[in-house]
Amino acid sequence: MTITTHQTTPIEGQKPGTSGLRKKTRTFMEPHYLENFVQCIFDGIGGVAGKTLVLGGDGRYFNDRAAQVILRMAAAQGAARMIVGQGGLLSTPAASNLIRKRGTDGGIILSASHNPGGPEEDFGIKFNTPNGGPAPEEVTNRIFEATRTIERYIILEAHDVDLETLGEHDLGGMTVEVVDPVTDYAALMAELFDFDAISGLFAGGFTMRFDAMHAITGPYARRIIEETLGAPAGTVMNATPSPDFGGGHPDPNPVWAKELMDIMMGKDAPDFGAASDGDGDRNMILGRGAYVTPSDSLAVLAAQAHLAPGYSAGLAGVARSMPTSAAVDRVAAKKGIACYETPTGWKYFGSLLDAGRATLCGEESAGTGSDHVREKDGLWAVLLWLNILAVKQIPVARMLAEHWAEYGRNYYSRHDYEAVDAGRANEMLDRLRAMLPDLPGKSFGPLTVSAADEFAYTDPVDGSYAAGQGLRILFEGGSRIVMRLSGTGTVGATLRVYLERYEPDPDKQAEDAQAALAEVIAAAEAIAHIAEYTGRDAPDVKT
Ligand code: VG1
Ligand code: CO
Repeated sequence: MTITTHQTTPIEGQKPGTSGLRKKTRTFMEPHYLENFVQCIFDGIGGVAGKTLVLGGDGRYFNDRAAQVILRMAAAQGAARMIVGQGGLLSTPAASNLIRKRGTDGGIILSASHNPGGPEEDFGIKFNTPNGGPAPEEVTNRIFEATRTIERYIILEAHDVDLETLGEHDLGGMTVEVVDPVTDYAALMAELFDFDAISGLFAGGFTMRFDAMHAITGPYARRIIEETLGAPAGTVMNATPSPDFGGGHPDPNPVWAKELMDIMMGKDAPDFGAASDGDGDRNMILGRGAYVTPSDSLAVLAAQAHLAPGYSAGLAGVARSMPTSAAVDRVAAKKGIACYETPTGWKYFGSLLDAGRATLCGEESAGTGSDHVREKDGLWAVLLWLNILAVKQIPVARMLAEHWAEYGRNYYSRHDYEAVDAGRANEMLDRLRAMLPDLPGKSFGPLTVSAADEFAYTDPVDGSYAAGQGLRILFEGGSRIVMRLSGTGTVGATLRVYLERYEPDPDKQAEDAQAALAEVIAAAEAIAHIAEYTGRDAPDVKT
């Protein structure tokens, strides 16, 4: 086996500050492209000599090839050990758990999360630090710097490692340890939740459908929900990971998980429904005839988490991303615990979790998690819901109604305009940014602006600062509009418009969310001229 040093040149078009790289799969498959970026990760973290890393991905197209390349590069550069999920597979939360449990120097996750997969779709790679979380900006900036200056990458010329056989293999002096991707994660879940109570729920005839969306959570959900907790076979649907996610879009929302939505809204709907995304870190929660918005799910979990053994001591605090609704704030206020508002992206929760200041965190984009790992965790959220339902013995719809009656209801929706012209989208936000100082006091229909700003964040633990995190327009009475551009799309720009309205009166809470938000939606259009700038008369996705 020989070690080869390839001459190469800087990578064009990188964005600083993002936790990983998401591109078209074809781009990753261009000669040296993947190798170059992997080298930049290695250089950005000070080399891999003597280190142990975790490696796995969501099984999308090119996962297997990329894993072999990364192993050969790590071996050539003196890594001591690579802990790899069997078949090159690991969900994002399971990778986070392995990094922490095994005390490694970090890990590499192959995924473009909820983006579709396949040769014509998306691939991605990201580095997680030894705390198990997405690399913070200080690390991603060093990786970014490396993409500007890279001149060579170093790789071993060798045959593929057998990633199907569990146990240790040698690759040029480096140990490749192939582990079952599910075992350690399932053990962690068994520590946190009352598996006997959840088994009892299923034994008593409680019915559920879990849609793995042909992605990574299939094997995890089968093992835990069907084999361990005793839900009948077939409870987990679309359970076999496929390289193109069955041609679908593995994003657990009412649009892309329509098959499950139809089941849950149908006349023979089971008691409970849930779905997860490509890499297993997102979740959607449904009851019979009921859709739980991610913001409401976070609030309900915060209110009831103490019913699960792992959280019986209560919560140190909660955190939500800025665009997430304020529903959880009301729970925190009532419990007298801290509530933090962070920029979009799980990496901003890391310091709060590490410092023990937040126990539960969540984002409106279907991400919920806790201090058990340093990523959001789809199946964890589903199991916490199941544990709570096993204790409360009431339907999901009633859980929601009782929650709203106690705390009030934050009507919430996100409107996405996908793959719009990036120049026009930026013009729109530039215009809005310039208008912000003049908005307070102005009225749009019945709504009067009380404050408007661009969100910036100073981390209360480490003092790091993040500017430009979304434009906010607040109205008297608690309604709110937030606008920002997505950082995860791969084509053009995606405009996200976040809409919220607070209704304290239980007698007025039954309305459909889109109808309840009509005045806020109209105000967003009146203020920002969304139709004119995007050239669209309606959003592509409403969640
Ligand atoms: C989106 C979501 C954000 C989430 C991010 C990564 O980012 O809005 O809340 O943290 O995806 O999720 P953006 O910049 O496109 O709005 V995942 O499941 O890709 O790890
Ligand atoms: Co994801």
